[in-house]
Amino acid sequence: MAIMVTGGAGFIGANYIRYLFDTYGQDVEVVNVDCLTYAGNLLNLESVDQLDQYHFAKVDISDRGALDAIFNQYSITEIVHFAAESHVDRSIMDGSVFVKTNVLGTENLLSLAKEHRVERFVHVSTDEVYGALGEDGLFTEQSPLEPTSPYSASKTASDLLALSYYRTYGLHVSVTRCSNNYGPYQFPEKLIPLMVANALDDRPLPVYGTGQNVRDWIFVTDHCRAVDRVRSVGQAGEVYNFGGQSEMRNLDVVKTILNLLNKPESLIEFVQDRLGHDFRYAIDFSKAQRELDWVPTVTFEEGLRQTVDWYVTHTSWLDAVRDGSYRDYYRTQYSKGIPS
Ligand code: NAD
Ligand code: TDX
Repeated sequence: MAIMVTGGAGFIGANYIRYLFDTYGQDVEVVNVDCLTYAGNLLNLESVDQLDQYHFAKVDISDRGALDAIFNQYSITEIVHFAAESHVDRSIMDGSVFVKTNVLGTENLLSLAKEHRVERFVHVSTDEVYGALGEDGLFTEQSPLEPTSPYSASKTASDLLALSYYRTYGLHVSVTRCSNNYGPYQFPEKLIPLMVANALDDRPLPVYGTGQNVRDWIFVTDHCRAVDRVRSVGQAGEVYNFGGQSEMRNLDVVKTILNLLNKPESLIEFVQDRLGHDFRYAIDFSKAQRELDWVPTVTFEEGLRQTVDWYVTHTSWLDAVRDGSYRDYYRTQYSKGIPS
């Protein structure tokens, strides 16, 4: 099988490519299509990039012509589509690139998949398409789509485009909607790696609002296994929810990180809340359990310990990704830059 993985130099994509080679060895060929935005980093694929069955193409998915050339070069049988602008706070600063990559880029991939008769297309979406929950309840695959941020609105558009290619053309498309991932190689703009990175440097840990918002955390390898179940046995036109069964308030996540690193809680700094901040995400993944024989296996306690250890032992990776553009972003977002 020759699998095109888009966004394979990002956090989940790189973990997924590693998962593919660990699981299938020589039996899989991977074409990683990634244009290397600030979030894409070839260091995430060190060692894998030496394999004969691994190929890299630096291509922007919003450039249809360049993408078409990749389909002509390789006999792609399946696509697993991760490439996206993925950070909510950046989408609040400027949504335009979110529309370009997440919507237009996905449409390019879908239409080329149809043209080149690709057998399976997995569109990696998010639980954020469902909007926000209150204190109770879980998102099911039937929950209404009520995205609230420019990021989640663009993901909802691409998620529906993907499903439309099944209904309209019979393309074998399946959609995954997963909760918050964490683990090695996550860019330090997202909650967990940002807090670990700042704590390691004894810098303030910026918690939005009162820190009472709730997220459901899933260790990235559990998500990779989920995506791969969908790639191999998922039904066309179907949506599958995935979650980690680990709901936590943000403040508790941050305190646990400080505790693991032996750092004082006085590093916590409450800052202005995110605009339109979704209160809570929580997932009913019983369909995946029933139909894909999938359940998460890594507890939050174990996954967070492994994640913190990974960052502690990969400070050179952290230094490399926190370049000038990262520092500019950080200043805009966290000085007095959180827009009111
Ligand atoms: P990420 O930001 O770490 O990586 C995104 C990757 O896509 C990067 O390598 C980047 O270079 C690449 N990319 C961006 N724009 C591109 C373009 N125009 N052309 C080609 N490549 C491009 O993101 P992530 O956290 O690994 O998320 C991967 C996918 O999973 C996204 O679709 C995201 O919406 C979805 N998702 C993420 C989470 C999460 O918690 N991180 C949860 C659910 C779903
Ligand atoms: O500095 C921060 N302080 C803070 O309190 C940051 C970056 C975040 N937060 C809060 C906001 C959220 O309630 O932590 C929570 C998690 O924030 P993020 O890591 O930015 O994730 P979230 O907004 O929940 O979205 C994530 O999960 C769904 C991913 O970024 C998306 O790509 C995915 O689709």
